[in-house]
Amino acid sequence: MPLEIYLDLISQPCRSVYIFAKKNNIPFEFKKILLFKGEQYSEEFGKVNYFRKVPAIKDGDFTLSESIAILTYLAEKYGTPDHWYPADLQTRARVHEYLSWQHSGMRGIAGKILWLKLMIPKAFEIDVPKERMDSLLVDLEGSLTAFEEKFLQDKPFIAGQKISLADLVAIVEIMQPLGAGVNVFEVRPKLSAWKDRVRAEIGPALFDEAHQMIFNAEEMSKTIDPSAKEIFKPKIKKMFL
Ligand SMILES: N[C@@H](CCC(=O)N[C@@H](CS)C(=O)NCC(=O)O)C(=O)O
Repeated sequence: MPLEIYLDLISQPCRSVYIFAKKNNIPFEFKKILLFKGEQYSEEFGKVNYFRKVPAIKDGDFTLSESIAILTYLAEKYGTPDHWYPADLQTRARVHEYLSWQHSGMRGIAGKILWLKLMIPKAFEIDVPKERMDSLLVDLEGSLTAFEEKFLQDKPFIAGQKISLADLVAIVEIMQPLGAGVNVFEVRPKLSAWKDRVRAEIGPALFDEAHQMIFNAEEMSKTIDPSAKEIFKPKIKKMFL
């Protein structure tokens, strides 16, 4: 049975797993879970991921959730080139340092921009208080500054000279605000040069293909299933407002 990867490419962690598998020629079956159709709540998907979130994988009888766990599992299982998940103790620790920080330090902030600036007001027609958006943008600036000063410094990539899982997990999150028209690269030449290096290493065609939904996020937001909107509304209020 081939490796199954459950994905929706509107999701940042899904893009990291998708890009990693494609880039490393890992054979897999793309199992599409359309989040805005509420497909994650099906009984069948519940057997793959208790938390009903993507990404998730099924490798024979083995199921796994959480993008970081999945990425490191795939790196180890398929023996991908060392730079992705370096064997050197301190270089690997550098990768883990970013992977540990990013959950709250980057994802918890950058990921919300698309919701608060596009999805919630336009697709769900719920008002977002201006102060809420303003304070999120301030937090985003703080995260990006920390990313540049602490994690990137003057190196080409987070772990040094070569791209690693840390850069991959970072880029998919930092691209997410673009979907809401917030171009974080415009005023940050260092960040922008890093993005170009990461895109070149991944391969522009694969990078752009994986981000297609982000480039078309406004159009996509108009296609959300009305029944899924009703499921999401209470969750949205709890999570974001
Ligand atoms: N910590 C998890 C986060 C997974 C996650 O939050 N996935 C979102 C999409 S980005 C999801 O599936 N949400 C569906 C829902 O909450 O209904 C990971 O890194 O894989």
